[in-house]
Amino acid sequence: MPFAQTRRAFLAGVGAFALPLPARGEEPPPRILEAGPVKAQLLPAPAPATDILGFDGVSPGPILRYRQGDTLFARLVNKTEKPMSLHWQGLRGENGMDGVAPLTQAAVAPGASFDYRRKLEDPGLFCYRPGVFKEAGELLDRGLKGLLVVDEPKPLESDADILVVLDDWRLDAKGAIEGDFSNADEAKGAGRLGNLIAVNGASAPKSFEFQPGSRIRLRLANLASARIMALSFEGGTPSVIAVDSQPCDPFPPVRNTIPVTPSARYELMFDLPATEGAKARMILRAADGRDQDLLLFATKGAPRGAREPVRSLPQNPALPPVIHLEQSKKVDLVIAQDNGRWTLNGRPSKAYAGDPLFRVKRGTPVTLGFDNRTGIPLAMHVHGHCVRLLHDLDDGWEPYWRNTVVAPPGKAKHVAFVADSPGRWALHDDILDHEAAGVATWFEVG
Ligand SMILES: [Cu+2]
Repeated sequence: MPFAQTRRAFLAGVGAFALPLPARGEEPPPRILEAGPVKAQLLPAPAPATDILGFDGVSPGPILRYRQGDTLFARLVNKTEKPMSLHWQGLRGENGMDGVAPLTQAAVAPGASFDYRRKLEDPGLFCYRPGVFKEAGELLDRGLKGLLVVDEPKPLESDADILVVLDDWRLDAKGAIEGDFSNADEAKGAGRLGNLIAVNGASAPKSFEFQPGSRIRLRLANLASARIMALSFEGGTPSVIAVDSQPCDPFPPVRNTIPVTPSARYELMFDLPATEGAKARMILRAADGRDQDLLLFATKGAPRGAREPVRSLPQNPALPPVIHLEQSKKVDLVIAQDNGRWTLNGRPSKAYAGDPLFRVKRGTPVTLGFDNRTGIPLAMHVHGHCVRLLHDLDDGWEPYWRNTVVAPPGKAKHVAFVADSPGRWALHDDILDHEAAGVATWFEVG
């Protein structure tokens, strides 16, 4: 039961799986991550199983779980028929390990392997997924994705810790993945949306039962390739405690709803009602009004005692307390369409083969504007760094860090960050059909 476990079960599990320490000076062997064909029961039985791709025989792939300060040493073994790489979404820095092919590494050919070594300096919820330009969307849609959890030294108190991978599959009537990838019309629109929402690899919803008044830590990741998910909470009290791997002061989301872009992660404490027989749920809001339940909670048994207010995870001291906007390098990216082709700053995009959008010296503050001149929401991802979303009208910013921000149709959004990690960093739309069609560029920190 890897996804939902009580604190006690989790602690017992740590003991049960403790590995012998390697001899001094000897590097432990890599964690092998084999990407290849898998069969999965996505639709409820007796519908047939679906041929998909997974890591180590499962999709979502195994949860990679470490402690803060550990080193992740993983060997991607590519047993698929496509070139591969692994992007580790949310991990800062270490350009050569960012997994964006061909920008930061060569693609890993079918049959080949590649070693990733990442020092895990920040605790939080991360994910891993293919990062090969033009191929990543199909590989992700066929099932290659997984969570990386870096535990904080002192976990916040909760009654349960639930990891949730949300996914969006496009299946035909027989339960097979529809092979209509790289559709030019979809790349001009919202991207390749699916027709089956899955929670941890099985069709939604997923049901849980807890004592009244339980506090549930929910760690959510949207690992779909295109669908921006508006997730609403009903019946309980949600408090957001981390966004895109970085802790924030706990806050109740506006209208009890969070907008989760592809590859974004949110952590919440969800307090269930204090009475027995009550219900609470997490819902996917659909634009057409056909909302869908994703998580269902029922309370049963003796109520738990009253809870203290949700505490804050320690803020990350590695992130800059101030960003000097007045001294920042200001860069604008106008994203438009010309006869159905994406353009960046008025020109057809050369993606990672073109010149960088900008170059800065290490340590430079940067203000970056995403000016969306299209009718389609974009999910713009700045690689290697954590960014602040600036307010539209003043110098303030939202009180949490982001990897990806939504640029709504016809609007400009600005982010600020300190470019403190050297290398060639991708800057692209995390709706991967958009990336493949050219909503992709890069910047260089020297
Ligand atoms: Cu990205």
